[in-house]
Amino acid sequence: MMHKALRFPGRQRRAFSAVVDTLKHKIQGLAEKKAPQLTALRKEHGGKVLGETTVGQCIGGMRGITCMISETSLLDPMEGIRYRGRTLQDCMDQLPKAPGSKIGLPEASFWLLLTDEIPSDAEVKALNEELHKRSALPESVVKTIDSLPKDTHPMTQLSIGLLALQPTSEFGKAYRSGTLKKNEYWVYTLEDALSLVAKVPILAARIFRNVFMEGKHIPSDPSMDWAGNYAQMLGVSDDALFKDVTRMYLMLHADHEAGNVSAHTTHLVGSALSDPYYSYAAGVCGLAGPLHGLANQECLRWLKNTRQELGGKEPTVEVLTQFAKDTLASGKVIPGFGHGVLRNTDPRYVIQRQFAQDNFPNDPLVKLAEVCFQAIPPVLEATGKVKNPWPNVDALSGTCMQYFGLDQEDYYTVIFAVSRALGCTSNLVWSRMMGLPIERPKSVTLDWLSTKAAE
Ligand code: AMX
Repeated sequence: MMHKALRFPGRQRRAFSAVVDTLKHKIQGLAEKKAPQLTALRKEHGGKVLGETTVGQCIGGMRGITCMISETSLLDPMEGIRYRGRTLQDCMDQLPKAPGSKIGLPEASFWLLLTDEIPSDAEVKALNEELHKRSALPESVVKTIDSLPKDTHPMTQLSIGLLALQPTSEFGKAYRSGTLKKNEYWVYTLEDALSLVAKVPILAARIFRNVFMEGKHIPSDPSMDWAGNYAQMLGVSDDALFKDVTRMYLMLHADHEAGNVSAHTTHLVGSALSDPYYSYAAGVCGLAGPLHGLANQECLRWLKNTRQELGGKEPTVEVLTQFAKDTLASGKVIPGFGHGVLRNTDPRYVIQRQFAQDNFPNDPLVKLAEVCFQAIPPVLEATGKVKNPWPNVDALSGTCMQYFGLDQEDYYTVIFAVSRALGCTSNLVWSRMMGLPIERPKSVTLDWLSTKAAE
């Protein structure tokens, strides 16, 4: 059931600022428009067959089985992701921007994912002010993070930090109070989503400065936008373009529908009514896998190794072809290429490539990545098994960051995770708004499959 005509609880109403009230009313207004659609689908078309599940899909990671709802974005294999129906280029063009910047602000994409509306400049400003108000980390969380061994991977630190924040969950507290009604779940989920999004760059910057900058921290600047402030807290470059590359990174990685590992994990854990901190901490653990988010770290490592082995020689397509073949022969994947759903060059790669070409085309790693773009797809195609030989989002994101001095590749997936918090938490709000139930797909044994296959 889509929850409608919710009267916001009085004590919550007093606590919320005007911008949060605006967000709630926009989300609720959209939900009321969609409610008849959801009711009709459930009541009149619940038995409609969407496709057959094959033995191959059951063994093969459930590829292509349509079995989940994500309102925030939709992925087309050829065109790439759309946030609420807008392509990423539309988002770059239409979303409000920081003064002097050409990049659509990622926090504006958060608004879009939540409400299906492009926010005004004033709305984004108010959202930023609200995020700043919520951004302080509790002392206990600071102590937990600061006590971690510096060789703990930054992604491990991030998931520990998110779990350390879990006791602050408004959803968790309200649920435990025993008075929370089902049609109020989404309001408290929104509350947690906003606080989590507000705190995650502060937490992520603290991890970076602890691990790589001897624990010397840079304070948050409440006059800045969400991503620009994150960039200044990382403190690797004073170049205004570093803020832009961070804004671009965080806007492009925000959401990729709900079937990918991090989004699906967040969605699954949230379906048990675990609060957004538990849910997103679990999603972050999935993002830390080398076949998923960690590919950006692996990709830069691969490029750096290749450059070292080139020993100053100009990279050519012939040499890179051989490097790619050697990687495959050693049993490894070539990071930054291929995708579970996309069957074309990832538009997120295309936008980053344009940014690099416009701003630092002569950077040695940018040049190397360009040669990879020519050399690697034919090598992957020649294997006869790779379904998408084209570059994905991770092929260039690290290259763009290292140009500005952020060359600690072990940190790259944390930046991805800061961004993906926008999409994953927006999805949680909508899952609770739609009243989606706990997930429980069916698993079977090999013997069961063999019997079925023989029928
Ligand atoms: N290098 C080498 N082999 C690759 C490959 C690559 N870049 N991409 C796919 N393959 C291989 C697969 O490992 C698989 O081999 P197998 O049959 O021997 O197991 C075969 O080609 C078929 O795979 P597929 O159907 O084309 O892809 P998939 O859906 O199984 O996997 C992905 C998708 C992304 C995991 C895979 O392309 C890959 O490992 N890429 C490199 C890692 C990477 O860049 N990941 C980031 C993806 C984007 C993201 O989530 N951030």
